Amino acid sequence: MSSALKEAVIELREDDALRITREALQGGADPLDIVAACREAMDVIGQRFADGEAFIPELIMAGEIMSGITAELKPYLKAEGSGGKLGTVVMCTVQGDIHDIGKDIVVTMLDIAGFEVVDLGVDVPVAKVVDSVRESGAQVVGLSGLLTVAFDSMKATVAALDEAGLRGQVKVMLGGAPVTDAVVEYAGADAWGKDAVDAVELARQWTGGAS
Ligand code: B12
Repeated sequence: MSSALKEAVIELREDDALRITREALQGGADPLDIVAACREAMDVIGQRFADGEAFIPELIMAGEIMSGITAELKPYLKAEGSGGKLGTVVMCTVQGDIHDIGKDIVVTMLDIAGFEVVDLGVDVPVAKVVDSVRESGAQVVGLSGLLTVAFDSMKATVAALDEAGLRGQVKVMLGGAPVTDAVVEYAGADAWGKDAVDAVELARQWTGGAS
């Protein structure tokens, strides 16, 4: 399944990609394996774009296919029934960045794991994150970014939380394809996660939620 799906996404064959996804899910495939296959495909398309072999319309099409696949996955992601909210997570894609496919997958996974998630959307000004943490009393902030320029917004967001006296109250996790340990250090965050499963695991550790 995963290589056929990956190929269909890379070749921007939307109908085939959605059909393979549906058939795989009906056959009992793990939705997270489907996300992983799609992400590999997105890396290939992203590389083609970087090499001048693909252009904005291809990126847009790839994004639409990925959004369609994500919508198919949602009913198959099982709620874990924690019997009450484990804590509150404020999530966003940082200022200057509008990529939201990965962020939305993380939001969905945190939600079904039993967290209250405040999703601020994309291109979010630092002041909005600060206000949201203050209002919601969140214990965790998740910052997503796919552009290298997002690193500065991540750093500015952590600094603003600090200036507002909220840094002691929240743990900050980062994510998005280009994020590494070095970015965590640069931004003054606490950790980063490679996927939505990592995001849930970090949030659980920090809120004392059972694993
Ligand atoms: C689709 C896409 C788009 C779509 C986005 C549609 C949408 N609704 O999001 C559109 C067409 C809008 C787009 C626009 C642009 N894009 Co673009 N895009 C991509 C592409 C191909 C795929 C991204 C994606 O959806 N991946 C799939 C998801 C599932 O993966 P993910 O986001 O990494 O998320 C997973 C994990 O990272 C993690 N995660 C994500 N967030 C978080 C948060 C936390 C807290 C945690 C713990 C985990 C976590 O969990 C997710 C699930 O597993 C990437 C290539 C790539 N390799 O990523 C380029 C890419 C990111 N884009 C790029 C560029 C340059 C742009 C543009 C600037 C192009 C332009 N000239 O206009 C604009 C940016 C506009 C802006 N201001 O943001 C570059 C960035 C290069 C750089 N170094 O900065 C890339 C890398 C392509 C490339 N190789 O050149 N893009």
